[in-house]
Amino acid sequence: MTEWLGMPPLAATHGGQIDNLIGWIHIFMLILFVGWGGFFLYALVRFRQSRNPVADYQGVTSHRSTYLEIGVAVVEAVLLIGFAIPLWATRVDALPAADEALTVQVTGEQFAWNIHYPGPDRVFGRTDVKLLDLQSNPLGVDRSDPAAKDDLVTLNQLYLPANRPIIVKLRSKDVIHSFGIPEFRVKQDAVPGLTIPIWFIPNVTTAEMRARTANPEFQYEIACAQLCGLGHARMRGYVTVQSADEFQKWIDDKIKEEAEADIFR
Ligand SMILES: [Cu+2]
Repeated sequence: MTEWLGMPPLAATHGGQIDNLIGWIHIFMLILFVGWGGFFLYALVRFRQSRNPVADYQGVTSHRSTYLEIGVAVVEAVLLIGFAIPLWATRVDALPAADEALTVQVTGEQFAWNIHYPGPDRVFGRTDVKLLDLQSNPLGVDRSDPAAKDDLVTLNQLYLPANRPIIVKLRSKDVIHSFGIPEFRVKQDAVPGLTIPIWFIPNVTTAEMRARTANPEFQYEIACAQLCGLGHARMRGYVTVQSADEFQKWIDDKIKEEAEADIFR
């Protein structure tokens, strides 16, 4: 029902609900716009100077406008409490079971997205701020921790399997950033000092989306949606959604690559 809004193509299972809500809010706002605009024009004519040469100190005594305003407030409260908050709560609170989901840590910094996978053991290795090195170890992963041995870290490249719940744990190193992927209808602030989860199920692979949009260069983008500093506009990450097999191959290759690099460390 929301084609008329020109939203980006949809690529996550929960996106339809978000689009519906956005659609309803637009319809409601249109009604309000027409209603208030009409009232404004009515007031211009009804209270024109030629008809009212002397000001009426009593003013309007009818309660009709009060009832109207209460009505508007009730509809807004229903949209917020009945729809928007529950929708948001299922995204950040009702998380899927950890053993069927893929959990990824995403840490924003001025001006990049650091992606951290726990590896096959599904346990994130220890990180230590003392080990932090912007070039070689941007997350301060402690490689001497056994759980960290198979961890993978990438810069601005988020690889995800399709049709599997993804839990993103959002963090920030410096200021408030916002993790936004328009096609997934996902947008959540990353706040320094907090780890904020958000989950979704991407259901269209990058290859499928390229075919669908007839754009061989199509890429899902993580756009930082909070003005976070001078380089905000180039704070951009890329998401590659693949089939489960392709994703597994990517993980395996990446682990091999890391192991080979380790020999020279
Ligand atoms: Cu940012």
